[in-house]
Amino acid sequence: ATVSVFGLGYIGLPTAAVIASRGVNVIGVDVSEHAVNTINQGKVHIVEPDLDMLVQSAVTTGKLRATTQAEPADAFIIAVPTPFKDGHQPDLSYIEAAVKQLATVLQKGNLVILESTSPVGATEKISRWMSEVREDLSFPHKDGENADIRIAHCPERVLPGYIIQELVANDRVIGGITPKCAARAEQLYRLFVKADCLITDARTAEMAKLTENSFRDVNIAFANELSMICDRLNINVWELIKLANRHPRVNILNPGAGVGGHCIAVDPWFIVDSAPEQARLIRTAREVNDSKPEFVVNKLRKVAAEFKHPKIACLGLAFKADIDDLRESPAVGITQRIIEQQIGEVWVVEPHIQQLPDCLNQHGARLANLIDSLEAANIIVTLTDHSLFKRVKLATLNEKVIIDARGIWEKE
Ligand code: SAJ
Repeated sequence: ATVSVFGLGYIGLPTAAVIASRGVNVIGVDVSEHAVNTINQGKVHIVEPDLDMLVQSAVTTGKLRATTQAEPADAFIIAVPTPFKDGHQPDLSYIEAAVKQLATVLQKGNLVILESTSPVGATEKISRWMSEVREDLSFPHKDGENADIRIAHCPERVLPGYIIQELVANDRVIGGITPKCAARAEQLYRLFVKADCLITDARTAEMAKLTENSFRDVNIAFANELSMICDRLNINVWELIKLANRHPRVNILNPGAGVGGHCIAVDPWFIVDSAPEQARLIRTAREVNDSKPEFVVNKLRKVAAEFKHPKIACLGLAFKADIDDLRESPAVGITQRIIEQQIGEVWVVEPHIQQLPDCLNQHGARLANLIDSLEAANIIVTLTDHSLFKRVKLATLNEKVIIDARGIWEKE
């Protein structure tokens, strides 16, 4: 059997490599020539633990090959991004392009799986898109169990930094447009998923994924709101949460600099967009989390006003601890505002990158190492809780003003 994976990014490439490692022929398809060439050399264009070894061995054994053109296969997995457009509407253009490309090589009996996080109804939509390209085949949105093609939604739920491990170990929700579609998809996931495959319909599977990330967003918003309330009331939020969490049925998450990444800060909007009148809490949680970066900047501005020459060390740019991913990172937004508003002289510390992103390369801001920055600064702002930062002892930072947005030292 041959499986083709569309989109060779953080989800598609690990999935392709894991399936290839089970002895299945995998054709990876991506629009980026750079990604395709890198993979065909047995190398990776993204950072994720153990991915490099897995891809190298899959390519060396000839089980994994990348290309920019669709080729026939038995099953297709779509793992392309679903960002949102202005006004927080889901942008399905990448999915549509992938689907229309793969439709040209579809054959009777093929399975198509949508893994990209999608608004409710998207899986049926791809069935319709494919039927527009291939009038010679029948599709499940119209012909149900008698269709030539099986289609399912199996949302990915892996955590960046633990992708390879979680691909195998996490339970998997499998939503078919029809029960037979789900059964076919389950066969495929059984190749590598060691946990449970949970069978449902496509719409429920779509909503399940959005619900998981909204659950997390709402809970982080609760923590972030508490941190802003505590700031006003002069209470240490970290101590407060530690105490409250000793209640057997309370489990509050960590406040931070805001919510970043391309999932938790995006997916709740897909629910809001589909049911704007009902999704009140979910919308408010998004707004609370999105307001946190501004709160941190305002706090810093007040503190800096006390100094003749504010020298600010901004610790961390990645959207969360111990990864190199700066996309949609609140830490980048905060640092950018600090630099643009010229609140002080800025040292940026991000041990996982080699040069500053363009948006921060102005007004003399520099990428510096941790020790030098801590020494030079009179104000320290923690924006990402990298392990490296946690190893710094609070006692060594006396006389510095600390805005510990991540609670790195407050927790001590
Ligand atoms: N954050 C906090 N406080 C917390 C926890 C997280 O401020 O207590 C922040 C992080 O710093 C980060 C953001 O939230 O900026 C999101 O980080 P995360 O680690 O919670 O999640 P992601 O975005 O890396 O991955 C999530 C996961 N979803 C859930 O845990 C429900 C992952 O399983 C999904 O596969 C992924 O989204 C996805 O692709 O949808």
